[in-house]
Amino acid sequence: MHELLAYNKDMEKVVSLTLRGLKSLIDEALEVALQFGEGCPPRLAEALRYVVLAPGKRLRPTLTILANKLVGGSSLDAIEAACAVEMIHAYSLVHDDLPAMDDDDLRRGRPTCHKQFDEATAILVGDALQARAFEQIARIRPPEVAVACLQRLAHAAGAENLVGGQMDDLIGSAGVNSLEQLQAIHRRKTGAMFLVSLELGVLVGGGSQDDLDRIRDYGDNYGLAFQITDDLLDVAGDEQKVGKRVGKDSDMNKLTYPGLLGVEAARQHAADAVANARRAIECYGEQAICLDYLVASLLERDR
Ligand code: GRG
Repeated sequence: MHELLAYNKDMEKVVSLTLRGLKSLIDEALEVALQFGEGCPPRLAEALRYVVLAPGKRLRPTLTILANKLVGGSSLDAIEAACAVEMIHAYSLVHDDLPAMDDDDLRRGRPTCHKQFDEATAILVGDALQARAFEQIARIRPPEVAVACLQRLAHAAGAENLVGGQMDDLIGSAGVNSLEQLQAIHRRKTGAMFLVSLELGVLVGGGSQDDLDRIRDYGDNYGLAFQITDDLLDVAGDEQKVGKRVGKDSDMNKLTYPGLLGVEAARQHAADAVANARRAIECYGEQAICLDYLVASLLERDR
């Protein structure tokens, strides 16, 4: 399946064990990071745990830790940054699911936060997660690295990226009819959080400008391949596996990659992005094996 790094069964086993181990580490760290002191109402604490500890793939924090390892870090060095990116992501899902936005009932195979609790709680969960994410970043040492990470994450999560991309997606979908316009929305709405997840790993690990440039190239292509395969899952995915309603994009007349290019050309576009991402980190050889595997696996996504 993978053309650049050739995988044999043993390598696949090592990679999948490593990725499983990282996911457990991230889940444990999130549990700890979600312990709130006096002042946090029990219902809010329960909703925060419900949302963040739900069975997500933890892709963004995994990318943070892998990028950090690529430049010489160890798994725990980037754990605060990893928790922070997952918290921002979880908040964005909770708000995206609200009736005022995508109005979804199912997320990660469970009732969405506003269905399980109520709308006000879901809004407050998002607010609290965003604040907690920046508390995590403030713990990074040395402080200069914390400030650099804070600046990058705030920019990626803000009006020019995540929030702006979401706004354009909500109001602008009807007028979008070119590949460039579609990419401009997704680069901000989906791509920016993948990119910053990787960048924070490199910043915490003290990587060079060349490392940053390569990881950005990988991240841009990873984000693109992720979005195309996400659109393809909406066309042909199994709702049980995906953990959210499928077929929604076409019901809402949203412009998507398969909608614009056709399914086969969209698949090819995703395959090209995956090959570009793999080439961007090729020079690290087996040190980049997990990053290579993660992006190559996007072409076989079923959730
Ligand atoms: C509300 C500011 C704000 C932004 C919302 C996250 C988002 C932006 C919209 C979600 C809608 C959507 C389906 C976007 C496509 C890409 C995406 C973010 C999918 C969900 O990410 P996964 O698959 O989810 O990594 P898990 O649950 O595995 O973490």
